[in-house]
Amino acid sequence: MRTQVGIVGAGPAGLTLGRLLELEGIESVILEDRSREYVEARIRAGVLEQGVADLLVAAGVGDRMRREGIVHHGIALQFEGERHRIAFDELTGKGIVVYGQTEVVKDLVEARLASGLPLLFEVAEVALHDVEPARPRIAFHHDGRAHELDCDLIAGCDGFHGVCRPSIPAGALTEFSREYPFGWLGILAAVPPSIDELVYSAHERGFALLSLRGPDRSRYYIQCAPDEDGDRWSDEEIWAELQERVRLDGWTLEEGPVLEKLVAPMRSYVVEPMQHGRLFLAGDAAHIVPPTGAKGLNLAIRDVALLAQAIADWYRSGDDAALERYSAECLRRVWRAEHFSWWMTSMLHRPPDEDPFGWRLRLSQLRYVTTSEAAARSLAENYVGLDVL
Ligand code: RFL
Ligand code: PHB
Repeated sequence: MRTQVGIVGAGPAGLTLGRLLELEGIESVILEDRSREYVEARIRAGVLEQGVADLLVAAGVGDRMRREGIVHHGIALQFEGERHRIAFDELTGKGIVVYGQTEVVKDLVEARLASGLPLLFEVAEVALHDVEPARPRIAFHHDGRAHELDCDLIAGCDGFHGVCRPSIPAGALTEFSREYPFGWLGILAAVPPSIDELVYSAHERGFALLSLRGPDRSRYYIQCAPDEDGDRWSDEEIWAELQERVRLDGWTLEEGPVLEKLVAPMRSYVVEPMQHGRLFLAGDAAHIVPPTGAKGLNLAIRDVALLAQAIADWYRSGDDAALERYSAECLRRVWRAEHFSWWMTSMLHRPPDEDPFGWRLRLSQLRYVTTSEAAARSLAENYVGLDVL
């Protein structure tokens, strides 16, 4: 088999890249080790920057998002029993779209299959060969047979635990990372959200986040231990902890059946550069952010927008410089998102060893971003996404 671009991974990064290349008239094959059902059911992110939503519309995969996505013009920060709104529209002229990553993935898979382009699910034993010379290959098993895919370029869109990044020789990459001494316990509940906009709450018992997935689906999270066993928490205990951490006079958090429960680790990670020979890393394969800034999915899609452009320029010009700009351009945005996500995380979470001094510093920072217009605008422009960096 042969193609122009071999794409490993059918998450948001790989599927969006396939779509953008299709629009440029460039061939690709997408290889995914999970089943279509699994990929379409994996519940993760929910917030799209306006620029990313616009990009999906321009790529012709945004119709359902435009109908079903919920546009928000701000978020709230809660602390000391008060809720303070950060008005994105007034501060930046932009908003965000609440639309599940699952839905983004479903729309992209549907568009890919409608175009009749190759997207192979349940491939096994994916291995990369000869990424440094000009003829990279991907070996894999599918339907019980061994295959080889010859490519001009390979896009490693296979997430943090994929095979592409580890196939680069040790020494060619530099890794930067930070682990946090906490994680998130999240639920999806069959109850109309009790909030109109997302609420990020800093409480002495730990952080809590109120989000949503639609008119009758609430998505709520509480800070927990990094190695928390989610099964140790009954639904009643989760609701009780949420109630404590988001309590507000004159407002009620409505409870309902818990449909799903998950524990998410918190990690910051970047690898530099995002290219090795003819292999390009994009999305979680190259970087991870803690979810507090709602940046992971957005970064993944912004990476592949740059990558698709670089690949199209390269095919047109034959000049390797077009490809070589990709990593440095991406990393500028990646590091901005890394800083913002670390900053939001540090401001809102309670470290296990926090002393009264640390708690008062965090409260002062929260008071500052909710009272100073300059500070609020800084948070807002990072949250909605900076278009030029
Ligand atoms: P993905 O989604 O992990 O997709 C990678 C795909 O590659 C496949 N794969 C392989 N395929 C073939 N061969 C192999 N050897 C393979 N190994 C792996 C996998 O099966 C998978 O299908 O990476 P991608 O595309 O880079 O997308 C990144 C996003 O998924 C991620 O950044 C976000 O979900 C992060 N995130 C959030 N991001 C936001 O922008 N806004 C949010 O509100 C937000 N909330 C979140 C989040 C992540 C969370 N979790 C669970 C970590 C909330 C949570 C709880
Ligand atoms: C979500 O809805 O899952 C969500 C929203 C905002 C975040 C993280 C996750 O910062």
